[in-house]
Amino acid sequence: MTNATTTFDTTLADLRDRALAALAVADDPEAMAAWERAYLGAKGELTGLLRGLGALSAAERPGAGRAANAVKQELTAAFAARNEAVASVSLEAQLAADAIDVTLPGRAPILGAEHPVTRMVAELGEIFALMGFQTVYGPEVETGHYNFDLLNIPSDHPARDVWDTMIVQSEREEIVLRTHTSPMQARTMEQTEPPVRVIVPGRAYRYEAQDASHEWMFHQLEGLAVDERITLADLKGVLTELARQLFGPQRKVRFRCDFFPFVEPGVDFAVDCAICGGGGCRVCKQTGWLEMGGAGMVHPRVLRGVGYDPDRYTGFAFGLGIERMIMMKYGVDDVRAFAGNDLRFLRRMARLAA
Ligand code: FA5
Repeated sequence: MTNATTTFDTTLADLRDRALAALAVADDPEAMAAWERAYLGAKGELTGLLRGLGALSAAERPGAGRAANAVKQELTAAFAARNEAVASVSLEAQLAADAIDVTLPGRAPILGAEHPVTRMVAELGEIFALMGFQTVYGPEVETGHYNFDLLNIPSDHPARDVWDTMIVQSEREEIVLRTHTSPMQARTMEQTEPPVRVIVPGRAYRYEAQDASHEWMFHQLEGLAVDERITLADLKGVLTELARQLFGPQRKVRFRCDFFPFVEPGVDFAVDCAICGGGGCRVCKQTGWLEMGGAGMVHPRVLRGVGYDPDRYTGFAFGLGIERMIMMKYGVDDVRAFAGNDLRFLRRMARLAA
């Protein structure tokens, strides 16, 4: 053996030992790639050593070449085995870092809920459907003709001032935001022959100072029934049934004389306060009664105005405050809460109604 092969063998053995030692401590994909470049790459140490084979004599070259190739195979195999181990360890580390803790409580999505007025309108629709009433809707922007004239409130009638009207236009034709849902009485009768049995939920507007029981925009439920032989007893029966369905079978109802130009006789309709049981409290202003709205027998002049024969047909009508009914049912003491956009109020109402 010549000096040249001895040197070559020593260098090769040294390279193999260093390479294996370095491989043993390479523990992530970057270190593995760097190792591969340093030892097996085109510019790596082993490749450089193989190129140096040319410096050996022809007799020495085959033995040295075999030895170098054996080391190359050994290192290549060691690299492959180590690489697999490092890759699986790093995958496990990544999975552990990304792990989802399925025992954590979920985050509840924020769900909206129906507005209390919407709910009440639906509930009223169901109660009245069982009594044979159909729900219809009408325009909120009305003519003075329907809002007043056909309801027996002519322009020079002082009762026209009772409702503080929001006027949209007054020159050519009187156009107003309806002050009540009653114009739908005339609209419905104009379009249908008796028998008529409808309810009309919807917004009404009044130019009024706001307080705990008055809003400039609120909702009413109009009711109208016209047929042969309808009497005040039918009206009382229907409203009493409504009060019991809405507020419970123990509720007492009260009808007192009142005046509205479009009914004769007219009544106001009240229910004993469900909050205090009639004893008197803040919500019923210590009276024990809560007024729901007005009602009465449709005035013969109104029937005649829409082409009905008042000698043949009679009917009753009522107009109730929808916010008022909700306030009473759930003990709300300020009507301004309904359009106030306070989520705490809306959530409380959704919980109570659930
Ligand atoms: C009327 O509006 C009549 N159209 C009712 C009627 C219909 C009588 C059919 C006879 C026959 P009144 O103005 O009283 O009547 O209003 C009826 C109800 O609407 C009131 O009792 C109240 O519950 C509600 N209401 C009236 N004004 C307001 C307001 N500013 N804010 C909140 N609710 C109101």
